Amino acid sequence: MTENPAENPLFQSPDQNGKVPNQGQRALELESRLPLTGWQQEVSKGLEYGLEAADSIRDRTIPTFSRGELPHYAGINTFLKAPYVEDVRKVGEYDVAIVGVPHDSGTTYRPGTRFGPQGIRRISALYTPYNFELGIDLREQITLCDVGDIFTIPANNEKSFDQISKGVAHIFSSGAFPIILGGDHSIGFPTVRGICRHLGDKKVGIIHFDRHVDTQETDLDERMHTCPWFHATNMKNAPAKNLVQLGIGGWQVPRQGVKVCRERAINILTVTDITEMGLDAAAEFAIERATDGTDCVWISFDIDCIDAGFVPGTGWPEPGGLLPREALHLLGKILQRAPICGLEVVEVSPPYDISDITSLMATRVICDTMAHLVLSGQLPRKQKPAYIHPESQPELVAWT
Ligand SMILES: [Mn+2]
Repeated sequence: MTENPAENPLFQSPDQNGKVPNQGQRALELESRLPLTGWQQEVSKGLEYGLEAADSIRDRTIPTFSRGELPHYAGINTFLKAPYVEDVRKVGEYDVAIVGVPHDSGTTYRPGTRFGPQGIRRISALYTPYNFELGIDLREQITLCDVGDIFTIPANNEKSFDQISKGVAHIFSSGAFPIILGGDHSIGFPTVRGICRHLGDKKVGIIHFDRHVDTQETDLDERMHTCPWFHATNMKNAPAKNLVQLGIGGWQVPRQGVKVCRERAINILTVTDITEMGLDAAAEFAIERATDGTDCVWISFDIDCIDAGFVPGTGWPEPGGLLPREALHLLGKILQRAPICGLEVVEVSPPYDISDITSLMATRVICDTMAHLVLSGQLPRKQKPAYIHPESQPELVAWT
């Protein structure tokens, strides 16, 4: 974490006259401090690989073939046009690795999240690597790659879970910060299991944004997207007392899951709790519970924690959720203060989406996460975090 608050652009310090600048003014100043090195390297590479432009083009940074950020409507759709790492053995050379988990066989109503990674990558082309008010330019401050997708097995959740755990364990143990593009929420169990394989005797807390508890043992006789936390919190590395659920409520919460939450004393805040106690207090609550006795925190962000009006492209939309700006503020506050070991964004279903708005929300959550991790000094990593054990543990939870 950053010790000196003045280093953190979110800290508003007074000027010589004792006046605290507003965020807009501060942002103008922050931009001037950012380097342009990454951008210049991208331009040089573009001209080398993509050839110099036709003679009539006055801007000589433009190549003939699009080879970088610009134009936003062109190019090959990796996340944020990050380099595609075909050889996954090289993933540890990057600060952050994006991986898609196109799995929707755990869905109990509207399917389509197998297209989530594609949808998120496609609309991420709309974004620049720079954020105005945070004063962050990801291209200048971290190295990002996209390792493509896990090979999931659509007719079999359990085989897919094994593939997902193996893939996530590989990325996590490499030292690259894993960001998972779901996929339905059934992947929450195998992703955390993948992390736990490399925790040794260390522990992970889980902060779970959702309208639904997802804590029942089975649904429709299988481990579906309503079940990840029952199984994840059976692992000794992921205690139930460190599971925090934010935004739960409405008419889609199964009573069997509620019973499990009660039995395991899981920490739940409804949308009303969050808005009445205030976003900062809710973030404090989440951090306190998730970090109590643990070594790192996994963020599981179900896009349906946001009000259904903003995220139509999801499996079980539920009105009355968080506003986007509330969810982003809450997330940002948590990321500023907790040691984060990875992020998954799940339940984006492009076939039900309108104008890519749900995929865009997922993109926003991911980009904000990377920015806050830079601001809090968690990225880039100077060395592998101590909670990553070099040796993989055997299968942690048998399915009986
Ligand atoms: Mn949900």
